[in-house]
Amino acid sequence: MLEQLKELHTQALDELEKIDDPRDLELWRVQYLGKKSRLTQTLRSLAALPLEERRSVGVRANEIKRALQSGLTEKEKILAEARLVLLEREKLDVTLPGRLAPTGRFHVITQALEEICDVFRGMGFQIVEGPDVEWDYYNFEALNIPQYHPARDMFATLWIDSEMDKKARLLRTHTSPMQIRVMEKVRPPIMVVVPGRCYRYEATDATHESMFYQVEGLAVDENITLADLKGTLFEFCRRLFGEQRKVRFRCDYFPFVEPGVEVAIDCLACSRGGCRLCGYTGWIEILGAGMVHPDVLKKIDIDPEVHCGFAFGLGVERVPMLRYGIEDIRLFYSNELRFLKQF
Ligand code: FA5
Repeated sequence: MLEQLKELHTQALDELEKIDDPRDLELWRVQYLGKKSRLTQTLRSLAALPLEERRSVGVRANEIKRALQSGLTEKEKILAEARLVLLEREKLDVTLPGRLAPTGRFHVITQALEEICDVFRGMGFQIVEGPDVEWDYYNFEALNIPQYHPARDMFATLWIDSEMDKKARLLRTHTSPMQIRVMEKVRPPIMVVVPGRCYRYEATDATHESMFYQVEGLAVDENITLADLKGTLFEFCRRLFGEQRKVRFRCDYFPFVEPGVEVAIDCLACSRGGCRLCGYTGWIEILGAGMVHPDVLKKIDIDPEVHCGFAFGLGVERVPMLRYGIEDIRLFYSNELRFLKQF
């Protein structure tokens, strides 16, 4: 019996030595000091032993029990200290600044479109949109530009079907076809602006892209005059570019308006001294406009004796170019993040 107790003692201490986890220590306690452990059983069955053996086994078993208990206490202390060290190491500094997640942003042209539409919304215009792929009829014919009309040369067109085809499709060269689409559907009074992409088959340069944005405006009612057009556009320019910028308003020709005008803003880059951005003229043209031609109104059964209106088509890219002094329109669409992240 004493021999067995000795073996138990050595085995228990060996195992205790290797333990480094509180859960294993608990298992160890149950196995060697628990109610069903061999040691407890031995102590319980002492009475059944012969007297001499009972004494020596009893003394030895109790010694072993005390030794194991103190080993257990010691180990508990070691493990608790180790846990504290670990916690210390894992400590979080909640005062450290967090890592910023990269955030997306709207493209500078989307921002400009939003801002432009907001200004017109504030003046009572409604926002509508139309298709990029357009019929010859809406892009030209209904706007007083029949086939073989020389004004078609003003709009270098990307054709989808043959240009000879009367029902040809094309990529709209301007947002003006939406004037017709709106007037077909709605009777005056009309006040709409139409943001959208336009396409032209022309060489690009500092102020011309083959894909660009326009915002079309159309107001049709009784007694609308050129003064209303001028007031609207001057107010728009004042809100977008500030009081101090110069606005030039002068005659131009578009077959679908009479009279036609062009609006330009003084060049921010050179203060009208002349530079590459403004083509050495000191001015940057931002929009074409005019009073809706009576023939256009007649085509959609609006009586020009009763109703009249104004229309304009604004080049959107030119707005941020003028504001920030951006010298090349092609920067907007070259996916150069260092450029785009500035806005
Ligand atoms: C037109 O497109 C007419 N539809 C405007 C209009 C509407 C006149 C209603 C009368 C009544 P224009 O081709 O000039 O006109 O273009 C208008 C504006 O779009 C220009 O002032 C310019 O700011 C911009 N624009 C024209 N072509 C380009 C291009 N290739 N790249 C960038 N912007 C352009």
